[in-house]
Amino acid sequence: MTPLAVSILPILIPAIVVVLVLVGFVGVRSRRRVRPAPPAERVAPPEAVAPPREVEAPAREVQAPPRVPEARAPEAPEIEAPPPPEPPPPVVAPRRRVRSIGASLARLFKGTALTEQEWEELEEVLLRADVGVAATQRIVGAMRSRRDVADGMAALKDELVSALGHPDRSLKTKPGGTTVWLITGVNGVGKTTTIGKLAAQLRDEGRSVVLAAADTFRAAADQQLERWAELSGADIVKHAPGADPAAVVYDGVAAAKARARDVLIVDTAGRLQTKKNLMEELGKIRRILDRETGAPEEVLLVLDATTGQNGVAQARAFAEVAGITGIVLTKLDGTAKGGIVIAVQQELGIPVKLVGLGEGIGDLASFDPDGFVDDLLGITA
Ligand SMILES: Nc1nc2c(ncn2[C@@H]2O[C@H](COP(=O)(O)OP(=O)(O)O)[C@@H](O)[C@H]2O)c(=O)[nH]1
Ligand SMILES: [Mg+2]
Repeated sequence: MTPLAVSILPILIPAIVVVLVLVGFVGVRSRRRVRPAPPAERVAPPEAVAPPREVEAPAREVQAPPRVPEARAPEAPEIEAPPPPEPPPPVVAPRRRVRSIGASLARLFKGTALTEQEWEELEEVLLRADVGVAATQRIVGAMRSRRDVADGMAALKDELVSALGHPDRSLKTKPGGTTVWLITGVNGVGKTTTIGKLAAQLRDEGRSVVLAAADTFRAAADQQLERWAELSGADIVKHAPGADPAAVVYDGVAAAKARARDVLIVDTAGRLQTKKNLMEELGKIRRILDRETGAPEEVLLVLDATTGQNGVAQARAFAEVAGITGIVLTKLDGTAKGGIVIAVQQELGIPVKLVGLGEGIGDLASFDPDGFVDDLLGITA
């Protein structure tokens, strides 16, 4: 050992002791600081956080289960349920205003018996009134075989009423479920207008209605139906123009069922350019309805009475495609010749159930053969 080392030893040893004591002190302090950590873990352990998680978990399951979108329509339907601000006025029964052939007939039925020429004239009057060739020949034949035609007008009324027959003209409903009425016909015959009138009548009877705007072909067709929905206090289900009509029908059925509505009325586009298109579109709609609700209670064909005998051809095409259960004959108030009612019913055997007698909400009436023939013949009670 050098004399220098010997001289600093007395200072070095206490210094080393002091450093060792300090290190020992810091070590104890730091261990003390670490020790509180376990309690901290205990304060906020996973168990402590778990309860809120357990509460949230079932709520998430209820709010977003995969079952809900499946149960509902695949695409959220654009459903508008206009709350009627005030009840619209009840539908007023329409006046019967079919054009009469009474004046022409009164001239013929003056005498006791008709001459051969007068029988021919009678045929002409009926043909001009759109009764159609087959029905006219049948009716005039029956009149001629009658011995007593003293009251020619009464005899003709008899024949016309019996030509119309006595089919069930009531509109069918589904007891305890949503009734479905499918409305078909070519463009412009009055389908949408008739639907509006029907919805108003149902409302007056205390029945709730959903309208399905499945005429997605014609621009603004849905807006027209929407106006009728507002007027009649019905709900409406519609998609964007150009959408698949079958999808609208699907959503219409879903909405009517979900809201427990009494009647679903389906509006359709009226293209008859090619029968193939019509068949495909109506076929698809029928399949959706058949699958979702069973066969529609009514498949109504709307015919414009002013189109005359062409209406019979239309009726044939639609009956073949859609299985028509009844006919609505519109525009009988205008230039229509009422005989088309007889022609349609005789040729097709499909009952005329309703007649449109104007553009107003109240201008739709159940078809009453007796009153109709009175109007046609100009017979006043
Ligand atoms: N005079 C009269 N016009 C009617 C009748 N029904 C519908 N219309 C009119 O016929 C036009 C076409 O009707 P719309 O309902 O749009 O026919 P759609 O294309 O078959 O839906 C509209 O101007 C209606 O106001 C009716 O019974 N009498
Ligand atoms: Mg329409």
